[in-house]
Amino acid sequence: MKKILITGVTGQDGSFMADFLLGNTEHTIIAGVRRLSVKNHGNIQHLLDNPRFRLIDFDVSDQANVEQVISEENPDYFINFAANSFVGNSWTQPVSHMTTNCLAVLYQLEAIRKYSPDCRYYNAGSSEEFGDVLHSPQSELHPLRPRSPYGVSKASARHMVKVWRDSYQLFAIQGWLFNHEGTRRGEEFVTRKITKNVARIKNEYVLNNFKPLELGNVDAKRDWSDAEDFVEGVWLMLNQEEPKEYVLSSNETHSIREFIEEAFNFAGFAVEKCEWVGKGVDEKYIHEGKVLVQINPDFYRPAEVDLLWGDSSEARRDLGWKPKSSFLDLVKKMVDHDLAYG
Ligand code: G4F
Repeated sequence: MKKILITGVTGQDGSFMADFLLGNTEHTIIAGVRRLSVKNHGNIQHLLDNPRFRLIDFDVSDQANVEQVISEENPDYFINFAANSFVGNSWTQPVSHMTTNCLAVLYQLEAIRKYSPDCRYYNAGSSEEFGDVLHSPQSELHPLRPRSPYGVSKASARHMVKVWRDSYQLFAIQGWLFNHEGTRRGEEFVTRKITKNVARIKNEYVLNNFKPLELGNVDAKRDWSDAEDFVEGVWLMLNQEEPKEYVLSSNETHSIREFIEEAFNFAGFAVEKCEWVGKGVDEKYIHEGKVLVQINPDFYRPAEVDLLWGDSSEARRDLGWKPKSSFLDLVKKMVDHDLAYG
C-alpha cells in the first residue's frame, strides 16, 4: 500500500484522480487542500469519510509548507493538479500564474530531491504549451510556442521538470493533456459554460423570456476528451519503468461552434431547425426566430490559440491507453447532467 499526495483535489482532475485511485488501487490518498474561509469540498464530499482519504492543509506556493509536507509525509507519488488553469485570466493575473504553475513546481521538485528522492512526481502539463501550432496534429515532438501567460507558465515548468529529472535522476514527468472536460468542470471554461446555459435556456425557453448565451471566438478548435479517461492515462504514465512524458488526447478536433450545435441538439433544439446568421461580432445562433447564442467581444482573448489537435499514438502504443468516451458521448453526458441538476 503506497501513499499518494494529490494537490488540486477539490478541482475536476484531482477529484477524479482520487475517485480512480480509491476505486482501482489499495493506496492511501493524502489530499492537499489550500485553506479557504469558505470550503469548496463539493467534488470530494463523497470521499471525506473514506479511511484511505486524508485531507491536509497545503499551499503549493509556500515553499516552507511544501518542504514540511514532503519531509513529514514522504509520499510514494506526488500528483500535482494544483494550478491556475483558466487561460483567459492569465493576462490579468500573470504573476499569480507564474507563481502557482511554475515557481510552485520548483519548490516541489526541490523538496522531493532533498527529502523524498524515490517519490514519483507528475505535474499537469497542457496542450496550451504548443500554442501557435506549426503543424497538426501535435505530438510530443511539436515545439513549445505558448500564446498566453498560462502557456508560458506551463512550458517553463516543463523545462524545470526535465532539468530536475536529468540532473538528479528523479522520476519526474509532465504529460501534455489536451482539453478534458466533464460534469465537474468549472463554469468559466467554454464547454461547461455552454452546457450550463443550454440547460438554463431549455428551462426558460417556454416562458419566452431568456437571455442568449454570450461567447467569444466560436471558431477556435479544440481536442476535447472526458477528464475521467485522462486520470487513468496519468496513472499509467506514472507507473512506467522509466520516466517518459506523453500526450493524452482524443486525436480529433472540433470547433466551439460544433460543441454549441451538438449541445443544443441534445437538449431538443435540433440542428436542422437552427441556423447561424450574421458575421463576426454580429453572428448569432437562432432557433425558430429566437436567439440562443450571440457573440460578446469581451470574451475574445488578447492572443488566441486557434487550433489544438493532439496525436496520442505514443501513449496508446506504450501505455495501452486510449479514451473510452467520444466527443458526442462527452457533450451528451454534460448536457444531460446540467439538464438534470441545473
Ligand atoms: O474552455 P477554455 O477556456 O479552455 P482553453 O483555453 O483551451 O484551456 C483549457 O485547456 C487547456 C489544455 O489545452 C488547459 F491547459 C487549460 O488549463 C484549460 O483547461 O477555452 C477554449 C476555447 C478558447 O479558444 C476560447 O477563446 O474557447 C474559446 N471561447 C470562446 N468563447 C471561450 C469563450 N472560452 C471561454 N472560457 N469562455 C467563453 O465565453
